[in-house]
Amino acid sequence: MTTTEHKPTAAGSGASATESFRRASAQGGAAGVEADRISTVARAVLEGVHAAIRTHQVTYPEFQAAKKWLIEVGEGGEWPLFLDVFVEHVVEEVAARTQQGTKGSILGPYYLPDQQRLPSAATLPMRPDEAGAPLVFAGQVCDTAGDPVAGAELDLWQADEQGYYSGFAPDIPDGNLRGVIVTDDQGRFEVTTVRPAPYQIPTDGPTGTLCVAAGWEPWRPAHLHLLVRAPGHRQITTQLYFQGGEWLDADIAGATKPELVLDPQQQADGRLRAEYDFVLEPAP
Ligand code: MBD
Ligand code: FE
Repeated sequence: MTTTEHKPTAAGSGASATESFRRASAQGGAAGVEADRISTVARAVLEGVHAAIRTHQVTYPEFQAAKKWLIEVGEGGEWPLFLDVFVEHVVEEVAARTQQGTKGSILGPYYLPDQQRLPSAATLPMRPDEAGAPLVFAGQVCDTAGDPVAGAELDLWQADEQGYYSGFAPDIPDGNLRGVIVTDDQGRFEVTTVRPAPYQIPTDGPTGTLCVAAGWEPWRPAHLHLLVRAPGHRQITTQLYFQGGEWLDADIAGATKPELVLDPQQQADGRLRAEYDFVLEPAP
């Protein structure tokens, strides 16, 4: 397969992620925020910045360097990437306080809606020569009473064996390694895919530049992204990681949880198989 001659650029994936976010928020993903909340939270954020400046005696050259960097984040379309990597995990932590069932994790910048619907036993759309270890991912969706949820949707997306996402990198077909799997009458699913690679924050954009300048490793462990939904149930946004995988204990996005780690085993046919069961709580 083709490799490095069409590496995605930070600006390219940033532009796509910004466009995708705008489309999602236009469809109601971003609610109006009340004036008193804006005042309370914006003031607290600013006070946090002021405190950092005082504590660390920030100088004029440092302030100007920060301003230059912030301008670049916007111009590079990297606000979705930056905010999802460094901020979203805390928003998820707050949301999780009222959540039962399967643990959640962050959505991240690379979800795309309206992917191909697939039966309960299916192969994710992939290239004929898709690289990576074949992986069978199987399990069951149940409710908090333990009853199977037939017709539940697993909206699954993942990076390829080079760590790139379709829709955010050139040369990957639209819809590659994305799909909506519908559970059978037992709430079961079995999807064939390939094991994703860890994700590296592009080092040619401002988010990656910050990581390099600060000496932070710009990596996320390999993961599958999932939305799990069914009528009458609260949707779960989560990610599943791989036991023993690189960066599992050093996720730059702080989005791993011990309950969200798969432990794939080699099957007789040589493929990896990982099982995971989801629990959906009733809609609030
Ligand atoms: C990813 O693949 C991701 O899942 C998140 C949360 C942020 C950046 C890239
Ligand atoms: Fe991801």
